[in-house]
Formats: sequence, structure tokens, C-alpha cells
Amino acid sequence: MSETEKLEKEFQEKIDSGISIEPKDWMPEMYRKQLTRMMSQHAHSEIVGMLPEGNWITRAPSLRRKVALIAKVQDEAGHGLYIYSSTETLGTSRYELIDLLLKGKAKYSNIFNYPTLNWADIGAIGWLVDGAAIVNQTMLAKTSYGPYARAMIRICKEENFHHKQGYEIMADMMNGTKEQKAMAQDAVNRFWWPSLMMFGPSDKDSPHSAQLLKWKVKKHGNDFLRQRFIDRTVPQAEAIGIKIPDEKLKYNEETRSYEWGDIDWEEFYNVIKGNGQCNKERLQARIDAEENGKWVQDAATAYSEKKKLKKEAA
Ligand code: BYC
Repeated sequence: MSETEKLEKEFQEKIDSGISIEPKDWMPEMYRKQLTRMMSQHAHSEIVGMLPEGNWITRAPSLRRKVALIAKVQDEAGHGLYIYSSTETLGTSRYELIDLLLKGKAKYSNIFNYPTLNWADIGAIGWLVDGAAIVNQTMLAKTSYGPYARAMIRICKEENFHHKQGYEIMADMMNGTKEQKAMAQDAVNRFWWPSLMMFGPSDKDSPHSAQLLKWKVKKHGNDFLRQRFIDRTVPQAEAIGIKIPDEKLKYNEETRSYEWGDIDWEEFYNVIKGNGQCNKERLQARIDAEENGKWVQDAATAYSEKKKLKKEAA
């Protein structure tokens, strides 16, 4: 057995016995690479995810809703920063990762390439998108890489607030006028299927799942988590009178789980390749933010360099 094979064997044994992998531990280059890919995509999703919701801060229907939305958007920025920091422990700086995003070479969640057309969309995002994120991230809070798992624990707590405020918006609208009910239903009609796509392709079409499951980066496959989300969400929809836009949706008494329809995978791949409704707009917003904020970065760098020189001269 070669030295690398021995290290790989010990690494897998550590994972199998539930010991966390920490930044200074030996790890296969592929583990590092896969985690960097997945975590940076996640960090980018948090940052890009601020855009569709940030759009509605000035138009929130009450002060209470405005405060909650500002806090939520701010939380997403924090999530992005935790995850960029955790990704840096694998050896790639956030500047390199952000550069790839701005050059259109990095992925982020499909869901943020859909427009937010009215206030009900903010409710639907909190309820469905954060709901899907919680199902996925509760699993990731037990992932094998320590810094990612620890970031997820805090993030999940905050996502729970987001989910509740989203569901409350939907419940209030479903208790409102005929027009408000129609708006809430329309938002769910548009966001339901893209939310199911957030879990990624079906296991049989997921190139990364098998290895990530072996390394316990993922604790469950994409299909299992998607089903868990559906089983949790459908009763919530029924409780407030929302109809899930799926003619095939049916409760199966034997499996105690819902049967459901077909995802339009062509739409999914089209969106993640950059051809969704808002991909160009989202990327341009991040490029503008980077360019407009550059003077702040330059000023902070100049200040720290001046301070360093002063210290050296003293
Ligand atoms: N969107 O082999 P697969 C949030 C890509 S933010 C875009 O299954 P994997 C929130 C995938 O990257 C939520 N691309 O991959 C924020 C791969 O492409 P590459 C973000 C997707 O990694 C603000 C290819 O398809 N959460 O909650 O095993 C406000 C094949 O896929 C997507 C995370 O990022 C997608 N949905 O599994 C509110 C969680 N799905 O890299 C809320 C962390 C797949 O080969 N990530 N692709 O070019 C994960 O759990 C996993 O990476 C995924 C995909 C389940 C997403």
C-alpha cells in the first residue's frame, strides 16, 4: 500500500467513525476541491439571494414587515460571510471565489434567478426557499467538515426565523381580500417547482452525490431531502388554504408520504447554465456592487498599511 493509499484509508476510517475533519488534518485533494466547490456555491447563493428580497425593502407593506425583511437580508449577508470564511480554511481566499462568481464561472442556487414580482413573493421565498434551505442545511450541520458544520448550526437557527416570517406573510395574505389570496396563490404557483429544484438533480443524474455521501459531506441524497421538504410543506399549505400547483400530488397512506409530479429538468439546467429570467441582472448587480464598493476596500487597505508603517517606524 502506498503512503497516499494509507492516508486515504485512515481518512475514510475517521469519517466512518464520525470524527470531524478539521482544516489542518490531512485530506484527499479531491475532498478539498469538492468542498470548496460546494461551499463556495453555497456562499454565493446567500449573497445573490439578498438581491430578490432586497428589492422589496422599500415597498414592504408595514414598518414591522420592513424591519423583519431588513433583518433577513442582513442575515443572508452574514451567512455568506460565515461560509466564505469556512471555505477559506480549505486554502482558497474569498477574493478568488468572488472573482469566479463575477466572471460567471461559479454557480449559485437556481432559485435566485426568478423575479420577485410582488409582496407575496417575499412570503413565498421565506416559506418555501428558506424551508427548503432548512431541510438541506439541517443535514449539512452534521457534515464531516468541521468548519462547515459549525457555520450551518448557526445559520439554521436564523433560517428558522426566516421561514416563520415567510409563512406568516402567506397566512396573513390567505386571510385577507380576494386579491391578496390570489397574489399568494400566484407566488406559490411560480416558486413551488423552482424550490423543488433547489435540492439538485435526481440522485441518478447527480454526478457528485455518490462520493460526497461516502465522505459524509452529504448525509442524504438529493431525492430524499426533496421528499422530506414536500412532506413537511404540503400540510402547511393545506392549513392556510394554498393549493400546491401539482395535479399529481397525492398522499400515500402506506408510505405516509406524498406522491408528486414531474420536475421540468430542462428548465433547471437552462437556469443553472445562465439562461434563466434574471441571471444576467443578478450577476450585473454583484459586479456593480463590487465596483461601487471598491473605494471602501481601497480606503480600508490604505488605512491598514499606513497603520503598519507607523507601527514599524515607532
Ligand atoms: N442550483 O451532483 P449535484 C439559501 C449543480 S441559499 C444551482 O447534485 P451536489 C438562501 C451542482 O452545483 C441555498 N446549481 O451536486 C439564501 C453541480 O454543478 P457543478 C443554497 C445546482 O453538490 C438567501 C450540478 O448541478 N444552498 O438557502 O452533490 C435567501 C450537479 O449537481 C443546484 C446550498 O448551496 C441548484 N439548486 O448537490 C434565502 C447548500 N443543484 O458544480 C435562502 C449546499 C445542483 O458540477 N449545497 N446544482 O458545476 C448542497 O447541498 C449541494 O451542493 C446541492 C447539489 C444539493 C445544491
